Amino acid sequence: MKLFPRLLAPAAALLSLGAAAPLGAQSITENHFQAVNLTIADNSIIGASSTQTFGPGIGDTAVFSITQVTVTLNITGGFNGDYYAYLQHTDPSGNSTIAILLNRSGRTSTNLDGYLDAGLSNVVFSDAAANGDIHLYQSVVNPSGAALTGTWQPDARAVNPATATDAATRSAFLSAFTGADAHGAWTLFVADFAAGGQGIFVDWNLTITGVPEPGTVAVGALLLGALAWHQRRRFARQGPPKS
Ligand SMILES: [Ca+2]
Repeated sequence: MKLFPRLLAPAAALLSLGAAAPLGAQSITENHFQAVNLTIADNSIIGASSTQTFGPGIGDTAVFSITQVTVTLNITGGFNGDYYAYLQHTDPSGNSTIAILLNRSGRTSTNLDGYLDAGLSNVVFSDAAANGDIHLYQSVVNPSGAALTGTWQPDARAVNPATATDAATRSAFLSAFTGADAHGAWTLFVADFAAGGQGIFVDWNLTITGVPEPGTVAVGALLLGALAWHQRRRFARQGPPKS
């Protein structure tokens, strides 16, 4: 049976050429890092923001349908109970979606200042985080004034950060991006909503998992189809390969 190897070898070569754009609906994960280093103005709605825009072309996203988004965020200094942060995606059609990452961590009816820890060190936001809600992180770990670390669920309370407490309903999770085309503009906005203390929005990383663009799948299928047609033509002229 030499027929299959002879058919499959060129097919495998085609597949390896197209390794960056796998055939079929295989999931891919991309990391998009952005250095920022902007001061988050104390007690100001102006805040600090960073936008990554993905258009068609090299270096942009290949994710056509998102299955999961996570974010890694670094903030130095300030007070964590002052911070409000969201991730916004505006797709190529102009539709905007928001996930609320931070909304005055630790702020409750009996602690209106929130937590006084200073910043986030490589904190990962993931809806699936076992640590739970970042709003109440001190019920799990206490950084004792230092930066928070670890993987946490986003705050998800889409309420006014001037008055937000743990009592608000959580609704704005990262799952809001599920099913979206990853192209368009991704903005991470951070603001400080209480006087005293000031921090720096250092950097962020956007991790997108999803299914590649159908265009890359269609091209791969077209190449394999052309290969099969070529082999059938050869067999028609020469007969199948002798074993
Ligand atoms: Ca402040």
